[in-house]
Formats: sequence, structure tokens, C-alpha cells
Amino acid sequence: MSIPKAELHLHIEGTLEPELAFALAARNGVTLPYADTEELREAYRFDDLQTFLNLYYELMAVLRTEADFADLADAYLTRAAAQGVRHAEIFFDPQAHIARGVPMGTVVEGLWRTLGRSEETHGVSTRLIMCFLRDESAESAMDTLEAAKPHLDRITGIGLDSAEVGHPPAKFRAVYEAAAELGLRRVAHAGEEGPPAYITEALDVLGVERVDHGLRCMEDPELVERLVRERVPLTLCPLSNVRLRAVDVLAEHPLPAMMDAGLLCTVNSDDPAYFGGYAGDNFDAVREALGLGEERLRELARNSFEASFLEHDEERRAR
Ligand code: ES4
Ligand code: ZN
Repeated sequence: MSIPKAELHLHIEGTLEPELAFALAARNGVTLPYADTEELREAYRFDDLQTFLNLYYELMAVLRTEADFADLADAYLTRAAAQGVRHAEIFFDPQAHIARGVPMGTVVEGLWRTLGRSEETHGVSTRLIMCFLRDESAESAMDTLEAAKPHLDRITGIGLDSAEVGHPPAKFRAVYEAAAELGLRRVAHAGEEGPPAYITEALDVLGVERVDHGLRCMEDPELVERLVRERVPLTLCPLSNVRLRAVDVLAEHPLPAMMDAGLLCTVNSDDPAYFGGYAGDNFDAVREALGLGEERLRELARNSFEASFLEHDEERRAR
């Protein structure tokens, strides 16, 4: 579906298609434990968030140079633009790269080679959101924020991702406070596999302006009421929810009920190379499986710009 839209929940490392993974492996002399792209695609089958994350981190081994990150972002923007994405707020996971000996500067400046001119080359405006891995320590997150300081002109905000259960938002209170003082925008994954209380905590303790996933808010009517009242955007990822078994089948996805409840919902792709599709594919999938009409799809597209970090004049131009 090519209706103009903003993509607000997209992990750049999750856009690594098997073909590019093998091309980068060859360029960098990295050996992948898969015979070919077919066999790798077979491995793109998961039971839950953790089994997905294991493969996601394993494949990052092919990303080594600025050119690799620039090529990764370029491949994503080409696919996104073809599906109507006019603006993309892109997550990256620096700790996963720093742990492999790839410095912050290589990641950020590599991505920026592409993102810094994406409006001219792809007709897509972009923002970068640096995520902390919640299954790493709070000290590691603080070190990561420190390492990002020379690059803050490239980074709009911070996020929180990776294994959710057992790693509540409050663990990252200090780093979110420090980031706010630096003028960074704040989002966090919450209520994907974790309980509704994590959503409340992300709002109250971390001061997030937008909740990534937030699916499980539906278990708590008072929380839903609050999210509606405060107009907190949720970045839903329907195909991801099916692949990671947050919902059994797409036809049972709560998106229509969430929209009926008055929640500010957006539809996004999360890790499109792994979960079966980019932003437009997610729009197509919910239209078909959930019977969403034209008006509802337009509402989702409108919401995506409203929920973005674009300034009003930029928002008008992107739509
Ligand atoms: C992620 Cl689907 C999802 N959830 C949490 N962390 C992630 N990192 C990349 N994709
Ligand atoms: Zn995500």
C-alpha cells in the first residue's frame, strides 16, 4: 500500500535481507554458518522474541564498516520509499556493535552517509533513535550515551529494546534523565511481551512520549483510558506480533479494538527482513486480515505523521 506514511518503529539491523547479509559477509571476509540465502531464510523462523533476537544479533557480524551501515540504510530506504514511506524514524542498537569491536562513530557516521541526504536521494526524511539494550546493565546504557555525545547532532532520541521481560523500564531511569537533559526525545518498547505495568512505568519513570508496541495495554482498561486521554502514540507492528507470537493469527490482532477505543495507533514494520514485510506490507496485511476500510487506513497514515518527531511545517511537507 503506497499511501504516504511515516515509519516510526524500524530497527535498521532488522532490515538486513539474506542477500545483503551474504554480500557484506563476502566483502568483509566473514563466514556465516549458513550455506546460502535459502538456508538463511529458513532460519528466519522463530518461536518468540528471544529466538528472533539470537539470529538478529548473530547476523550483525557482517556489519563492520561505515560503508556497510550506509549500504544497509540505503537498501532500507529504497524499499520503504517504494511502499509510500515519506518519513522514517530509525532505531539502531550501538551496544550490539560496540561489543563486537565496531565503534559508535562507525555506526552513526555510516548510517548518516545515507540518512544525511535521504530526502534528496529517496524522498524520505529521516531521524535516528539510539536504543539501549534493556538486557544489558544500566551502567552500560550510560556509557553508551556518553559515547554518543560527539554524534548528538545526528541523533534525535533514545529508545529501549531487546528482551523485555525481567527488565522493567525503571532500571533505566538515570540514563533517560541524562538524555532528557541533553535535549533528546524519549521512546521505549513496552508491553510487547512485558506486562501493562511496564507501559505505565515507561511513561511515569522514563517520561516517554511514545510507546513502542504497547499491545498489552488492552489488558488494563484504566491504562487504555489514560493513553487515550494523554494521546500517547503506540507504534504497533502487526506482522512482527504474529511472527513472535504476541498474537496467534493476524485476524485476531487487537488493532481494530485499539482504534475503536480511541488509541493513537500507528502501523510499522519493526524488523521487516525477518517478519515478512515493510511498512506498506503491514498496511496491506491489516487491511486484508482485519477488514480495515479506506477511512481506517487513512487514519493510520495520518496518525503516523502526528506521532512523528517532525515539526509541523515538515509534517505538512512530508504528507
Ligand atoms: C526487536 Cl521486535 C523487537 N523487540 C524488542 N527488541 C528488538 N530489537 C529488534 N527487534
Ligand atoms: Zn521493535
